[in-house]
Amino acid sequence: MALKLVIGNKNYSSWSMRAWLALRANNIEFEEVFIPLYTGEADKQRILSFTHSGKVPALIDGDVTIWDSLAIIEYIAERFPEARLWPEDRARRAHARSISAEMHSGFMALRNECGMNLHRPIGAIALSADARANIGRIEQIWIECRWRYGKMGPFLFGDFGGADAMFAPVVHRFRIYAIEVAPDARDYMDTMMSLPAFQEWTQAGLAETLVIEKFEAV
Ligand SMILES: N[C@@H](CCC(=O)N[C@@H](CS)C(=O)NCC(=O)O)C(=O)O
Repeated sequence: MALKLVIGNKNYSSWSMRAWLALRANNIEFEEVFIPLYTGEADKQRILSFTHSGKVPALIDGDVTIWDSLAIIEYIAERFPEARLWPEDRARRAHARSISAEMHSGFMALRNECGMNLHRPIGAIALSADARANIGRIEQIWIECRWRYGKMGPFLFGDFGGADAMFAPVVHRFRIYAIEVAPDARDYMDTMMSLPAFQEWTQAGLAETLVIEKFEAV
């Protein structure tokens, strides 16, 4: 039975993007179930019919349901070991999981102030000190990975993996809000933006016409 991935609007749903990329970048077949976000009770009930969390993404694999983007990436890594979503080396794997968890549980100021909205005209906004500190820390994470593992390939740990899927929406946030970063971090952004799966998601998001007013404020 084909995997089903329940996702929200590609224009806005950064969490959906992570899980979708982890599958698509590895050519893992799945059926996409699109449910528009914040449209009202009917669509909320549709999400709830897949996952009691009421949030996307959710991955359905037969009678197994996995909700939450990081849990989905972990599940894909176990289910499709050939995708090598985490580094083989234990220390590198621990590093990849640490930065993925740090991404998942942090950077609130950046997330709040620079929502992913692919339609938004590119341009800088005034950011809080907390958001600027978040940006500095993300740059540090990327640059450290590039320095340590750059010889193995252009992504954080060589080939595209789970940590890259976790940080992919940040690449859009930095791009959309014209956030300037150091050259090594910029190289990483360029690598991500040239990934065919990243481009496919982006084109599909740009083709969407649905607008979520509350995400259009900045
Ligand atoms: N921790 C969750 C967060 C998921 C989440 O907040 N999803 C948002 C969309 S990006 C959502 O489903 N919102 C719909 C709602 O709250 O009704 C994850 O990583 O998957």
